Amino acid sequence: MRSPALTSTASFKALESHAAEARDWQLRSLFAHDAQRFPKLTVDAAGLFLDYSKNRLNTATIGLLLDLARERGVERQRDAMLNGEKINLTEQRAVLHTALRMPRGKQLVVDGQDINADVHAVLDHVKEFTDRVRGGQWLGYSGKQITDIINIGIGGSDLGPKMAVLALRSYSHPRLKMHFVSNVDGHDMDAALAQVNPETTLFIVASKTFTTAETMLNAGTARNWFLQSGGKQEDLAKHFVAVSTNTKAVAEFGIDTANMFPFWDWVGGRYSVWSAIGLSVALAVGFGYFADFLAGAHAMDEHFREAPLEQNMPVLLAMVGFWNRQFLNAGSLSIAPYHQDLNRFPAYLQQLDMESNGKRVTRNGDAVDTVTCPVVWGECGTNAQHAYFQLLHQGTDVTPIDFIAALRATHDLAGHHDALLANCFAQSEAFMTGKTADEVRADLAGQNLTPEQIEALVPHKTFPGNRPSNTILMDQLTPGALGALIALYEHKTFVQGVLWDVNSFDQWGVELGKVLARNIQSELSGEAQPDRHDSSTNGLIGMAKAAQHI
Ligand code: G6Q
Repeated sequence: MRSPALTSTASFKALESHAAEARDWQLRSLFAHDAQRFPKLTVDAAGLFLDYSKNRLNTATIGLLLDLARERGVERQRDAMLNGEKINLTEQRAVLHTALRMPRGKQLVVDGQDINADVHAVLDHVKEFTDRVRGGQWLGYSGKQITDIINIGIGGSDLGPKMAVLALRSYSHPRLKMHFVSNVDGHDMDAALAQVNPETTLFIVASKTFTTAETMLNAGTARNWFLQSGGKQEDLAKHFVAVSTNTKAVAEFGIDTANMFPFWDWVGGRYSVWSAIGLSVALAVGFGYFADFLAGAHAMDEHFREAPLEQNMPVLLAMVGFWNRQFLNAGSLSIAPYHQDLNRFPAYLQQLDMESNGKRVTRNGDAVDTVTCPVVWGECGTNAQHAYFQLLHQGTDVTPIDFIAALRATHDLAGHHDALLANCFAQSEAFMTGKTADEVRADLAGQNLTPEQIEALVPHKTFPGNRPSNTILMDQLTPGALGALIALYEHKTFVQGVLWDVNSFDQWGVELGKVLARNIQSELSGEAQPDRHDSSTNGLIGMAKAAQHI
């Protein structure tokens, strides 16, 4: 059934009228006039805490936003996704990353197949394999234990595992050093190979399709390097394993399919860290912690499925983001983890959000009649404060920020964690309150300046404030908390996709990239001078060809 255009719905119109007033609201006075604002606009779920009170909205706004969520069918579509309906219409696929983190025995039948049993059979294989590598029973060709693991994959087959391995650094095996090679740029592989010994290195070739050009080139290079550095053809099985849905291509590459970890077409690349694509995570932290990671995500799934919309954390996060994007014109969302181990989390969210909802047509192919996904970007605090926070405080655009922090550290270095949290809370407060001209004057009063000097400085030192942010807290960055955090954002992305009525689960823009380079690559290696393109492209190709002969 065709959904009506977003702007034609009654609840969207109600929000538009409400927004006309709310645009002038000042966060300072919203807080000043409601002592209960913090308890009213915060929520707990699956070990996470979300404070969305520092946004330009009130409980009436939330009520109207939730009316829209209901009118757009968020609950119905959530259930359709969780029950395995083929909601990825352009690829005719179910979307079941949530099934990857279901406990054993929770039956879910899709196309006549009990996928829970399939998922747990692969998890059993992951456990058996990771126990052997970590325990030192899996040996390289010269009888030595594995010391280095290189995951070769790109996009969804790289960003999730790399982010999670870094995030769970404190839980990692001391002998195993993890490396990630994704870029077709040989400098990436070169840097990794320079650090490892073929006798003690395990390669994971991670590719859903096992046809992605970058990954296949990198995997071939790794195999050649291994064979040229002492390894023999018959040793490959001890040093190369695969994660894929394509058994035939894995066998053709020369990997023993006994060492292949399968997954399924109903797992989207950017939602695949929970599948065997997470093998590097399980190797780093061990199967027990990997299971905790899955359990944390499952707890968020259950919350998303069960909690009323008023207390549903992913729904609320989505609705607040939608409000900022749609009615406050926020073209981007900045992610600020105040946790160094979440260093790659903004990059991970970039793919999750922008590849899912960076769309301009509805599921039926009509043009979307509003803006869709904002640009997502960010860096860890406090580093970000010493760089681009200037623009966030005093630039001309209003950029909402998600602050993410753990109340307790996973290290025991004295003094650092209080300093970190103090910065995190001080920033969200400053974005909210800003600093008025009178406050600046008062600050400058005791500094031996003339009245003229003070007035000249006032506009520069004034902060508009009223800049929205969320704060997400967890107790500690444990495997379970990380799982819940990722699942929170996955479901937030899903809900926003439903509001805009886009297919959040295809990625035709990415597929385009997979074919575009092929033609030019053959021109780069051929004899003929390029003449098939515009003058710029021809010129650039010509320069690269000339450089090859130097
Ligand atoms: C993710 C995208 C994309 C994909 C990569 C790698 O949702 O589809 O990032 O994960 O292109 O694809 P393969 O795993 O098939 O190599």
